[in-house]
Amino acid sequence: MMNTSAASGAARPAPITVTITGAGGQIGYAAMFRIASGALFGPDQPVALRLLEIPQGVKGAEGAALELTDCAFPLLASVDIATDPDQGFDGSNVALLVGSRPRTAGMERADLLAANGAIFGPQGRAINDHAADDVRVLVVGNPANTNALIAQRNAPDVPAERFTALTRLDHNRAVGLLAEHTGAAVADVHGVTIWGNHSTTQYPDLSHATIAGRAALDVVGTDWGRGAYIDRVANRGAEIIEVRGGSSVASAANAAIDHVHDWVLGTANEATGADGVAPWTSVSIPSTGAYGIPEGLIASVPARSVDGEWRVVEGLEIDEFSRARIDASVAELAAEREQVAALGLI
Ligand code: NAX
Repeated sequence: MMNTSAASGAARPAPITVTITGAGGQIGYAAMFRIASGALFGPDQPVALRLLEIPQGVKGAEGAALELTDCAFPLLASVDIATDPDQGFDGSNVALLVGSRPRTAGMERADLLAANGAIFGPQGRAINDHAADDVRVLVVGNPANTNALIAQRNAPDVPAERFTALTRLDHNRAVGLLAEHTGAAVADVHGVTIWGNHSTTQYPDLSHATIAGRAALDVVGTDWGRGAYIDRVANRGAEIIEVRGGSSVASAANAAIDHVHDWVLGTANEATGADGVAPWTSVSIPSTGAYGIPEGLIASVPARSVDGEWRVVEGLEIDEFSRARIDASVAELAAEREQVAALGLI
């Protein structure tokens, strides 16, 4: 492991250690500068960065580390680059698992799951054995929900709820597109939920959403809100690829930062806005059975973060349309769980 920078922070809290896997790639690059500038934990909390890569990705991480030095971030205590997961997760308080095996042409789903099992199984074990007791894990690398499940099942000593997967990008897309469509301010949109899997089966649900206090489905109409809107959000990743010629990067890094920031520091839990409901966000967390989602599946639900823990928003009414959409996405997650179990990965 190489240490490429060591600015000490006198009279400051001890640094929080953040490990980023796939740090030589695009999302890692987009995330690390914001993390080093204080976006995760605020302006008074130093961070120590651990960049975990495979050998062919190390040069990218090294180059990024040189640029981090050149930013002279006052909050950046150190940058270490590792290729061994045991070293990369040593003392980690936050682990962002970004590097994964993407699907390539001709690859069957079972091959994809097996290839990712070979990454997320060992990483889960390394987190289990070497990370800090308070480690929080966010999986970004796809298939994110099932990769998170594999890592979690390989880390039996870490509380299960510390393993989460990213559906905040889908949530932010859902909020942003609703605001754009209606001309409302983003800050006036509340109560949007992404249910299920980070895949095209996800269900962006406006049933409980409000726009400046008005029921969102009344504002936009159910034809759009339960039709084209769902498809647009669920296929936004493909839309970005088509227009930009590359996958979502800055928005994915931003969402990962939002997820961890809110997890550690809390969502805004005071009731705000005309609807008088405390805002929530969407996170993929291990199910405890709420809303009929089979226990243990890492599925996206509406949640608030209180005292450093995600709490599912309870008591939302689920109508027939929503039930069918949630069940379809959850069924996909259950099938993925069966497949990785059959492959001996969990
Ligand atoms: P890149 O290909 O730019 O970077 C991935 C990096 O991971 C590479 O540098 C590679 O060397 C490294 N890597 C591969 N295996 C590794 C391992 N075992 N340990 C450490 N590093 C490893 O991809 P990027 O655009 O950064 O995307 C990363 C992942 O995010 C992909 O799986 C992508 O599908 C996923 N996404 C997830 C999103 C979400 O909302 N959950 C949205 C954005 C993105 O599509």
